[in-house]
Amino acid sequence: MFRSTIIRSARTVAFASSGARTRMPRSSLAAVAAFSAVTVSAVTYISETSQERQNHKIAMCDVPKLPVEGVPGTKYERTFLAVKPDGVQRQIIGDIISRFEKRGYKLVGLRMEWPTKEKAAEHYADLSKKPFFPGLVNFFSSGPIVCMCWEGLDIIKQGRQMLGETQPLASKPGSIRGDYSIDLGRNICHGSDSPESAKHELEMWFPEGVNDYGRVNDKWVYEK
Ligand code: RTP
Ligand code: MG
Repeated sequence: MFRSTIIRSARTVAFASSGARTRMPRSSLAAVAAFSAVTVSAVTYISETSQERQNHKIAMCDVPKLPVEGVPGTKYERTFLAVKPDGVQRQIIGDIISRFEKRGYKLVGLRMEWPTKEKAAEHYADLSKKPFFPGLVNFFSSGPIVCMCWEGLDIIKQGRQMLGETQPLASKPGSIRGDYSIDLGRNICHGSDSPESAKHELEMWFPEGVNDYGRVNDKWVYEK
């Protein structure tokens, strides 16, 4: 379509510079000339830009590197969210990701992993004295989980609110647990509960680090 516009404008220029020019009003000629000039500069700009991109001269979304936990208290705060084995089996990974994306949060880390029992136990180490701990570890290591790092203002608290209450029966409709779960031991998703646990969990599940990248629509998500 872009190509046909260029061809059309080239034909218009040819027409304008032929004998037919005498029949065209001056204002039309000026408009044609201006349009052609814009078209030519646009073509030049686009071809230069794509050439530079091809040469990797422009990193389109480069930003300074942050620690894995981001910067708590700012729009660079980060949390660890996971789709647990039941959420994966019930095929709601896409919906969970979509809710956070639609709200405006930014996904900076994503990986599927089947946790070993040891890693599941380490993840829930703070609950190791609880009677339900063995069952929790068995469940959490029973299949792959989706590990995610999400970034944005107040993401730790807002993430927990979007997940819902630990007990699905107490979770409001509209929350993930309120929409998709009934049973305490099958509550679909995990979220860090504090900046300290976010740092600990992100270091544990993303030892390779996450992706620091700028996002083109940030100014449409945040006023400042
Ligand atoms: P999560 O860590 O998975 O995001 O859940 P949470 O913070 O809402 O709740 P937490 O107290 O950390 O408990 C971890 C998971 O253990 C199961 N649980 N069972 N039987 C019980 O009394 C009991 N209490 C907790 C839940 O599956 C909970 O998500
Ligand atoms: Mg917890």
